[in-house]
Amino acid sequence: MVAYNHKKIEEAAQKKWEERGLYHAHVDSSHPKEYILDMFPYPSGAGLHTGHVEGYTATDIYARFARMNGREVLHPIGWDAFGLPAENYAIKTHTPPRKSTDAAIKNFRRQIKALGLSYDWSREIGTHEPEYYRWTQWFFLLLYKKGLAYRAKAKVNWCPSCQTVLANEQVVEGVCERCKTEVEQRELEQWFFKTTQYANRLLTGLDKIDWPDSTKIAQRNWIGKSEGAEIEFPLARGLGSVKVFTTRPDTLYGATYLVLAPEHSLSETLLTHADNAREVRAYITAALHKTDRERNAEEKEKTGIEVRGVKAINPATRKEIPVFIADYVLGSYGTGAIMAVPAHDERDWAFAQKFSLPVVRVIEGGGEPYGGSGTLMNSGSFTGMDSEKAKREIVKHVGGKSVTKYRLRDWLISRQRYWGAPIPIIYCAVCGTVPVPEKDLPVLLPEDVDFMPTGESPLARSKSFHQVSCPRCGAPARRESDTMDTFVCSSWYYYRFADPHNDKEFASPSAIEKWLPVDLYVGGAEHTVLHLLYARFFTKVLHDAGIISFDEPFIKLRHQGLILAEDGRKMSKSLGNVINPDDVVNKYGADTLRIYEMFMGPLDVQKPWNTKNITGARRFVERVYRLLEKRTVPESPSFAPVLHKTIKKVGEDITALKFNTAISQLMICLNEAEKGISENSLNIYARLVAPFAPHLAEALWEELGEEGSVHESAWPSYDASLLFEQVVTVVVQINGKRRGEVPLPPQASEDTALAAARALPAIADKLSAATPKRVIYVPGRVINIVV
Ligand code: ANZ
Ligand code: ZN
Repeated sequence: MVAYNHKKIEEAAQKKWEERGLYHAHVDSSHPKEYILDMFPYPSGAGLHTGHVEGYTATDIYARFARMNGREVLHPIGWDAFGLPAENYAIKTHTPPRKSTDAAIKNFRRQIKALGLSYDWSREIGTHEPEYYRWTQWFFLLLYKKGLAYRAKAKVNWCPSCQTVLANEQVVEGVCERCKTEVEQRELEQWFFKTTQYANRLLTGLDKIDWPDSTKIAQRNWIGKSEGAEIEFPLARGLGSVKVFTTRPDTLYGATYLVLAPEHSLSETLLTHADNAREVRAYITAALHKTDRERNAEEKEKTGIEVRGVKAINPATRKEIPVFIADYVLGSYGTGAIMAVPAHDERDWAFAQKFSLPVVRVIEGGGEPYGGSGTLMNSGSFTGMDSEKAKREIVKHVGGKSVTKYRLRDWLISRQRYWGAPIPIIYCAVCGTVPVPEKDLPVLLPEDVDFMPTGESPLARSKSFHQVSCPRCGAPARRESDTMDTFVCSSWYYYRFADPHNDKEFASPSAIEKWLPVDLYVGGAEHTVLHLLYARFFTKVLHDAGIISFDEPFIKLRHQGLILAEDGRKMSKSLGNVINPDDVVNKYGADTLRIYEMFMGPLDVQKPWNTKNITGARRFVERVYRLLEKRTVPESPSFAPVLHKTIKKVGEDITALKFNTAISQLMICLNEAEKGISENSLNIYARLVAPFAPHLAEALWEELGEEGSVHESAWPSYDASLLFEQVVTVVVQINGKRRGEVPLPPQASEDTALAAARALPAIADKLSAATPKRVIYVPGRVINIVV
């Protein structure tokens, strides 16, 4: 036989699939649906990386297996095409973002097709196409109508390098998630989506979905629910009062001072009464210039200043206590003010040590400070009570209020950048803020602007873009010139795949009903509190608007692990250790790359690349192909148990997304098959290999003379009686006379035993094609064929 020619085999198979339209999802199918989705890629100029191949191969195997099991599968792909890299590239090279993005998409499409991924290409979408972002703008208007989109002046994150504001979720440990530049705070008027309105449901919804625990925990922590109380501390001399938020009202008797955040609205009033107003003002000014990261650093020594001449009164002890301003208290959380309990809180303890403030212990036990619960002491009439039980009573005693707070902030969606979907809003001197009427959508992104960033949106410099007349009164008006965060575009794309060419709705109710929610979603773990939170928010908004019946978009989620470079480091252009999938496909073929990546280890773990092991995957592919030469009649009876065990194990492993162990089993089976395999068994084996190495399986299918495509065939079923690996010797008799023996599983059926017996040359000679008159079969012992 000629050498395995992957180029020829893979091209032929891909052509055949395309001609047959094999991977189209049919809306009118009566088969149960399965929506299997990849996180759609950002089409970067660098092309596909090995991590894309990993996730996409995993879902492709899953999708092919689902089709073979009679599912109507929706498996689409598209492009998350707006975003900063294309714009930055444009600034550097003067190539319009539209042009560089479309070129990158073309390259991605070619690479993805070369991998033999079974996407329904008739549903391809790009978020930068007016037909798509028209609906992104429609979603903005929907949120606006529901009171969930609002414009407000607020202290926001500003990336000085990207020249735009960022959402809280895009600031990671104080730096811009994209460019790693330290983020500054600026007071700006911006558009927000009210994610906080859904804080609790974003939390409770996690309980009903099948997601990795680590991702659920990350979302829970991000939302950050805290049950506590708000308690008023009156100020002496009738200066008003300060409201604090505490999760530990049980420690109220131990509150020995009060701390306000530098940005607290009361600071100004207090200043006018302070004996040291100048110093306090200097402290506030300095603190407001710090980044959140500088303020929150755990290791940093606490700073603060007492507001001399101003005192608060602890409402429980009635004692006067000092008031401080310190930057370890954040303006944006709780009430922006705390009661400090140095005996029981780590931060307050450190602060009290530094400023020699009194420490009053109110709970027994533990060291200093003691953060746990226990029996109350020094707590007036509550002394002796259990601290947990006393919480409510103490709140009641001082007229406080039980409250729940969340760390989650509203989502800031304005961006002062060019390459995004324009915000569909018009400002009129007469009518104020006017939403663009739905019939005027899309608000087209002008393609002829100078997109150099200046801190203001490039769109603001296009007269034709922003000089408009008010849709309400006709007076000259100004169009909003910011664009939307690209995470808005990706918050709803999985709906568009259900009905990608609809020009009346973002998707028809029947298409949504048919395909959604997504059954399996696979993508990187870096989106745990970004895309995955925003998409859940959008889905809840749609649900409450009565547009959909479910309120979680992704029933089952899995992350693929990071693929490291051969040297164990992260792949990066600057280190020169990036593996280009194109090179592997050219040299070894897509099937080899697919098998290699799936065999590297469990899907969700991090694993280093190993070029040597690719040849192992290639050898596997070649050996499977050469099984065509190993066809024998009959095959050894000991092969059936191995084959049937393989059917069972591979099916179970694919369902559990354990592709590496499925491939191990295929290899075990291959070792046995090489000793001789019947045509029928090879047909089964080709079907088992089909999800993993789809081109190879197609070639086998054709060589076996089968009609159609192997990918239209059914997943084989296994004979449970054949699963037992243990074999016993069964004596074969003809008319009661011993003629030989066969190894069989003890539970082998009569048919199997007869087939095995017939396979013995001595029996085959005697029986030829004759039908026995009678068969007496005692499993595990003897089969007597009466002729
Ligand atoms: C008194 C106290 C005593 C507190 C004690 C803790 C332990 P979580 O769980 O994260 O919600 N706090 C409240 N608002 C704050 C702000 N704006 N900036 C910094 N810290 C703030 O934390 C709630 C606790 O964090 C609150 O309970 C408050 O300190 C502090 F033994 O009040 B506690
Ligand atoms: Zn940045």
